[in-house]
Amino acid sequence: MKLYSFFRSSAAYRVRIALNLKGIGYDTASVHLVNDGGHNKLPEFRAVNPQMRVPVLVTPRGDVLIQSLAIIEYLDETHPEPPLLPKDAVAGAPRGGRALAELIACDIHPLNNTSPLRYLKNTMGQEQSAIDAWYHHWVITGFEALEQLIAPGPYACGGEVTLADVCLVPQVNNARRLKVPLERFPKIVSVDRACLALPAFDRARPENQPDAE
Ligand SMILES: N[C@@H](CCC(=O)N[C@@H](CS)C(=O)NCC(=O)O)C(=O)O
Repeated sequence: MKLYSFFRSSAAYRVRIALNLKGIGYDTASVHLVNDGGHNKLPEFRAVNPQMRVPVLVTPRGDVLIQSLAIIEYLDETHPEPPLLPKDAVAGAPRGGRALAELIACDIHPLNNTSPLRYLKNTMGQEQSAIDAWYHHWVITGFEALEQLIAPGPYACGGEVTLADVCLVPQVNNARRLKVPLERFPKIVSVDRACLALPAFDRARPENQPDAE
C-alpha cells in the first residue's frame, strides 16, 4: 500500500494508526501542505486527489482511496482483525466508535483544518489572535461533549480500541500543538495516554514519520 501523508496531518495520522493496528505495511509518499503554498496544490497531486487533501491510500491493485473514515472502513472490511467499527448499528450509538469518531472528524476537525484557517487569514483578513480564538473555541466546544460521552476506559468506548480512539489521538495532538488547555478534559487526556502506550499509535505519531520536521 502507498499512503500519501503529511506528518502533521491529523486525517493522515488516523489512517497511519489504522494501518499499524491491522499490521498492514505501507510506503509513505509525503505531501508537504505548507511549503510553496502547499505541494497538495500541484497538478501532479491534484491528478491523484481532485480534493487536493491527504490522506490518500493506493491499494496493491491500484485503487485510489480518499477520505480517512472511508479508508479506515475499507481497511476494516478487508482486514477485519482487530475490528475498529461495531458491526451492529445500535452498538454504534451514542457511545460507539462511529458516533464519537464523527463528532471529532465531522464537527471539530473541519473547522480547524488548514484550508479554512488560511481562508480566515488571507481572504477574510483576520488577525492571528482571532484565528487562534476560533480554533480554541471549536476544539473546546467539541471536547466538552466528547468528555461526557467517553466510557470508563481505558479507551474511548471501553476495553477495546475503536475508530473513536483512532480519531481522538490525532485531534488531541493537534489541540496540544495549538496550545488548547486540556485540564478540563481528564477522560480525553487519559484515553490519549492509554492509546499512545500502544506501539501502533506510537509509531503513527507525527514525530515518528519519515517526513517529520
Ligand atoms: N475529511 C477529510 C479531511 C482531509 C483533510 O482535510 N486533510 C488535510 C490535512 S489534515 C489537508 O490535506 N489539508 C490541505 C488543505 O486544506 O489545503 C479526511 O478525513 O480525510
